[in-house]
Amino acid sequence: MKHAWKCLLICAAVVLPWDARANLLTNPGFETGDYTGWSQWQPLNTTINNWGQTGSFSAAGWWQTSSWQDVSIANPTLSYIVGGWMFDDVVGGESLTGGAFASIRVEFKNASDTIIGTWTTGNLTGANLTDNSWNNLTGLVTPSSFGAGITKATLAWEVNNTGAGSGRGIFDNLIVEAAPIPEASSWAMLSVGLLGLAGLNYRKKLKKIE
Ligand SMILES: [Ca+2]
Ligand SMILES: [Ca+2]
Repeated sequence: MKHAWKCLLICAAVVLPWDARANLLTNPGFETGDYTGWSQWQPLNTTINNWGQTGSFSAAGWWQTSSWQDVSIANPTLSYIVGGWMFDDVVGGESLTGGAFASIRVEFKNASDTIIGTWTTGNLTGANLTDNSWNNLTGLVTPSSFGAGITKATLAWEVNNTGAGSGRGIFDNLIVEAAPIPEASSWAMLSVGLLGLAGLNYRKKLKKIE
C-alpha cells in the first residue's frame, strides 16, 4: 500500500500541470522591498509598506501615480486569474476619500501593442472597500473573449483623484496567472492511478477474509 501511494503521488506530480502554472508577474508581492520589475509613473508618490497581505511588504501610492508590468500571454483561450488585493486603511487615516480613487486593470494587447480588451476593478474609494482589511480584487478572465490576436497583457495599478483627494491606495499580491485546469489526459491518468489503488485495497481485504 505504501508503494501504491508513492506511485500515485509521483504520477500526479508528473502528469498534472499544476506545478507548471505560476504567477507571470515579477515581484508581485513587493517582497524585494522595492519596485523591482515594475515600471512607474510619478514614483515619488509611492512607497513600500513593511507589512502586507502576505510576506513583509506591500505597495502604497497616493495623489497621482501608477505602476505597471508587461507579461506574455501564451494561450489566450485559457482562463487567467487577474487582479490583486487592496487594503482600506481606515484606522491609519489612509482610506481613499475626497475624490481619491484607486484601480487595478489588465490590458490585453496584440503584438502591435493595440489594446484588444481591458479587465478592471473600476475606480474604488474607501467606500467600496471593507475597512481595515485586505480586499480580494481578483477575477477570472479568458483573454480571447475580448477578441483575436492577444499575445501580451499589462497589469497596472493606479491611484488618482478628482480634486482634493486624500488617503493611499495599498496593494499586494497582484496576479496574472493561467488558472489551474488539468488537461483531460491528466485526469485520465490520475483516474487510472486511483483505480489501481482501489484494486490493491480490494485484494488486501480479500486476503484478510481468506
Ligand atoms: Ca507582500
Ligand atoms: Ca471602507
